[in-house]
Amino acid sequence: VEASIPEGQREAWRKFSAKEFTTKDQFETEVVKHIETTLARSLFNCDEAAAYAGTALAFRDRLVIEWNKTQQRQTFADQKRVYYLSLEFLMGRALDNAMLNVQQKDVAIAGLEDLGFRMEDVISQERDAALGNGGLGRLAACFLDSLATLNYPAWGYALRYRYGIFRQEIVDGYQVEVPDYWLDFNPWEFPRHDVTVDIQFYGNVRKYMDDAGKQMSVWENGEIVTAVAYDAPIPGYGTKTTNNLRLWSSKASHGEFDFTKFNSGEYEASVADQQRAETISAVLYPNDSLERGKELRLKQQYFWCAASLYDIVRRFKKSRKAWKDFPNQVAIQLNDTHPTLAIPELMRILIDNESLEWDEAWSIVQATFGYTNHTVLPEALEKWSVPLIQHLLPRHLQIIYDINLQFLQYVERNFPKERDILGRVSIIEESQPKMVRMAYLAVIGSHKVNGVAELHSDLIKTTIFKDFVKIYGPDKFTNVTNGITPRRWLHQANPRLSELIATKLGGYDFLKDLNLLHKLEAFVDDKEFRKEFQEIKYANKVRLAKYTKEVHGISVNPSSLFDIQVKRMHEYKRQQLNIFGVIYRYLELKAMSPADRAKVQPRVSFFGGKAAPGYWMAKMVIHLVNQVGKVVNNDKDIGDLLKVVFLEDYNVSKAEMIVPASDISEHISTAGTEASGTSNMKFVLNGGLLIGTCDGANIEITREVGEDNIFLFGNLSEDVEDLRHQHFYGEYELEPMLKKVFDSIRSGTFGDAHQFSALVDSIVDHGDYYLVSDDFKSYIDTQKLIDETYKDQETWLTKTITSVARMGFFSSDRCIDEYAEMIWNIEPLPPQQNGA
Ligand code: GP0
Repeated sequence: VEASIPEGQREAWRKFSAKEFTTKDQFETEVVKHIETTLARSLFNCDEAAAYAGTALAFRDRLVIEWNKTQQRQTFADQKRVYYLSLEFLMGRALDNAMLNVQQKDVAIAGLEDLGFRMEDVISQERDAALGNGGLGRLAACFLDSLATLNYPAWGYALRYRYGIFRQEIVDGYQVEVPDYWLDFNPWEFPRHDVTVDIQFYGNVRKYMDDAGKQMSVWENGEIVTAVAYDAPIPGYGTKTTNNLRLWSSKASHGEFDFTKFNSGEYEASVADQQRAETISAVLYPNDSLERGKELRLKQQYFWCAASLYDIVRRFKKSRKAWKDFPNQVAIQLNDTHPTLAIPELMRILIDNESLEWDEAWSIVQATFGYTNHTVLPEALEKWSVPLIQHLLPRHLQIIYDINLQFLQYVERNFPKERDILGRVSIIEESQPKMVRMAYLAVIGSHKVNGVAELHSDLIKTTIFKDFVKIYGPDKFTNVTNGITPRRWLHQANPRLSELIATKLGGYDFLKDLNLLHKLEAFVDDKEFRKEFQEIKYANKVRLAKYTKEVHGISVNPSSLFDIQVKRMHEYKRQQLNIFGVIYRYLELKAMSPADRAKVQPRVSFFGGKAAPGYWMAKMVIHLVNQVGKVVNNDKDIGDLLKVVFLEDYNVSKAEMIVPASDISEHISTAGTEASGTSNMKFVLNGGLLIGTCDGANIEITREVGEDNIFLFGNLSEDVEDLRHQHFYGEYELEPMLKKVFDSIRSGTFGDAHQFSALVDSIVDHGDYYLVSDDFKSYIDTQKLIDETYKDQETWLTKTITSVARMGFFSSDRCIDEYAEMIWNIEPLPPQQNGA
């Protein structure tokens, strides 16, 4: 390609092509240039926002240079790529990550100081890119970091929501949702107005004979909406590989901007069309682990799948390979069932547009897709009504029926004696209206299905996908235990700890090979190291205490035990168990003599997390936490012995401050309900211990850090079903300790009891589905053990250091290597040393 350009031109290009800054002076030159010219500001009106913008633009330039080279290198190499389809990428802030990954933060700190700014203040000017709800979206973000760091050719595909997850405000103790318009200034995205795809909705299917006399189908006469690509660079750590995250934005198609309306004076109507098209990518649905079946959500899913597949197919076609090679060039991972429509869409492209035979197309599709399941909760399993799909995507519905027919015939041939199996495994649920079971379609259309922690991957094989294990054999199902990126969740969130580890291990290699942490065990008795480790934890607690005072007006003592539960508010995650435990503690303290109180370990209970706007019960728990805080924090008898804080608007950037400040964090879901959990990993990696149930990745964390270094409690997942059964038949008694808590709520201690009656009743009268009562005593006992253990600070410190040293397994790098090897069959493409 290059050879076709005259040497003179090439030389000029080389001479003038953008260079990366490496020194402080060069960095400042870039920053000032951007502030003066890109932003049209000057020394006299350069505030922190402008300093942020200038710094971000300087680093953006750096990323772009490597990003272009990476894309070129990957195009020339033309090896297999992975495409990670996720409706959510919870990226958080980009600047700090960019500075650390390209290893130029020190230069920037010094440069900004010259210009009169503190790095911390500059960093905090950035708004979070909050295009996700919780764990699932943050996992996708960690995966992008690992894919780039490990030099895998990989793309992320998602939607460019104008509004990310809402901002949470607490008003009078209640959650209020405020829209998050985050795009005012986003230097990290590049609009690609030349990369567009027209996406069709509605319309009809017409059958016809092609020239060879073959029966063909074509989908036509629909409404067209245009997808425009916006790209964001994803830098790896300590590598020049910079991958791409492509976000699609919707706008009215040119053909649609109806000039006839315009000319006939219906200007407003044609603007309205424009706005209607734009609503497709307008807002992220704020539900976590719950599907609501809204038509606009289905439109989002198809819009994104179709645009991404068009893009992927277009890239494949450039290599002029045969269709049978498609799975050798392309791996597509479905992050949950949200992108399942990609399966019938690829079938439609291959059959209707490319004229492949069904069987050939189907084997390509199956070999291309992998599907990750994130939950067994029934309310989270996606189903779409047949009439809705028929209306919106008529051709896809036909294809889904055809896939189902082929599949059921296969099952019938292989299991002729099993009468009921066909009804159970059919993609179509015979309800009123009929429903399409997306998880079944995803299983059938993929070559591998994985869960996200060992227990969870076992559970999917014995519950929701049991029949499919029988049909396909067990090898189709596998486990990839989740991980987290040590770059953001150690190096960025806890720079002092990262530095301390680096001095002991002789460098930062552990950030790329987290198993090296095991060498820290040699220092567990090293006095100097222990002291510094402890000081860092204390400093992180001081920072959170300061924030708590400034933002919430609550004074907390950093010497208290910091107990933290931050995650989406959900009954299965059981924040209610936590707050009932807090109330129990409060009642005990109140009943004590002053002399006994003096012996108690002081504690601060932090809560944080958003409730889905329509999740009434979760909102009630937020309210209860705030009410309890109001009473406890102002009780003179209690003082520092107990404080309760609800941290407003929990998000990724706040997590970076909160996680390093914990002594104990809570991961207390009803056994069998939390697929993995990923914050559990973040807390331990930052020198905090866990209180948790035998659920999700808690089990594997226990295996790694050792039973002595974690506080487990509660019933096991294999007993949950029986317990629920007993509840249903009224064969159980409310735990007396919990009854005391309820009595105090009912007596109005925390305000009008009426407001919390539904929460109490769900446990007392309505079966206690999440087994709060069954686990309550064990929870309280374990909290007491924690108080006792914490009193011996030396033992505590040994546990925390030992645990950090044993967390290597939970790097998302390990996780991505497993996907690459077991599911995607892709190889890394490291940049060459000469930078080519
Ligand atoms: C699972 F089904 N998860 C869902 C969902 O809709 N949203 C979501 O965030 C989470 C799981 O709850 C998890 O256990 C898991 O670690 C995460 O997906 C990533 O696999 C919570 O952290």
